[in-house]
Amino acid sequence: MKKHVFSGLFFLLIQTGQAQELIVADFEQQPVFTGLYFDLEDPSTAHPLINNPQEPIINAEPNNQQLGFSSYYTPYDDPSTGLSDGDQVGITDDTDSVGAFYEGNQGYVLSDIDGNFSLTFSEVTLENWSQTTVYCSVFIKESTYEGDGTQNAANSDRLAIYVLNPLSGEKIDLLDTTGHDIDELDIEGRWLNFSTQIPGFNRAQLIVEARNNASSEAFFIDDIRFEGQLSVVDHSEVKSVAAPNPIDQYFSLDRRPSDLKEIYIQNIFGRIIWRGDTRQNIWTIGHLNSGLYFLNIAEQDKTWTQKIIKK
Ligand SMILES: [Ca+2]
Ligand SMILES: [Ca+2]
Ligand SMILES: [Ca+2]
Ligand SMILES: [Ca+2]
Repeated sequence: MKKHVFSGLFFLLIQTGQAQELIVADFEQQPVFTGLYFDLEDPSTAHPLINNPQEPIINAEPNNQQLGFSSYYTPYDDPSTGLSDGDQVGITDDTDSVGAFYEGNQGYVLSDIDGNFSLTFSEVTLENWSQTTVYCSVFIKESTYEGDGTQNAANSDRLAIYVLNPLSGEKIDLLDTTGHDIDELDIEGRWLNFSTQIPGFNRAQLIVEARNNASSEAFFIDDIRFEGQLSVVDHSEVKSVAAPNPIDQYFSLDRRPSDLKEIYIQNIFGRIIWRGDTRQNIWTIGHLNSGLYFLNIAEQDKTWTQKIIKK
């Protein structure tokens, strides 16, 4: 069992050399609803799955260092009941099958899909990252699986987990049982840890694809992590530093460049969520949620990136 200490991250400020980066999905943030998830849409059509009141949560928005995730259903070539019959999918704290979750007290389960379930995690922007490694832990419940996963049909069980570069379409597998009977792979009944480096990926998305068709068949997912080094500049060369940091409402720049070209803030997924007026000397970001962000300061042909904390 491992424990992440998130609070430590918030004290990583710009330093010489490199800083550790971390974005995760640990499935601990969402409330747990016991009982089954019922898809109310037509199970013979492909469609996004939505969260239903008082049923297990299957989609979540990203939040600080936590990846969001969204789920999608695709029927067999010859459609079956899908998730309309009520199935154990989504956030769970049920440990009957797994004994304990790999991390914390909750994970994500995919059982009795009677079709295909895709679980897609937030796109991560990795432009300033190097040596990025993606981790995912999986528990395949001990059962009798059938087929080799090559047919889009019942009794052709399959689990695939891969990292997609949405810009190039390149994929790197963490696990793909296609072409094998899961029963014969000796991967059931214990937590498996998969990881891969993703060199050259400026953006990345983790995707889980599952196909199974019995309540005794279940795939559990936990402890997804993107870990890497954030490339930062030598502190002695940094000309501008946000002050104060952490920031409450207002900040200014220590050693403000005279030729400030751009000043903007990205969230940890790389999305630009604030741009400042370069004619000003003081900026307000009181409206931003508390958390970790990247402040980018462009002058001439250089851009400095530094971590800032919004209180
Ligand atoms: Ca967990
Ligand atoms: Ca089902
Ligand atoms: Ca099966
Ligand atoms: Ca088996």
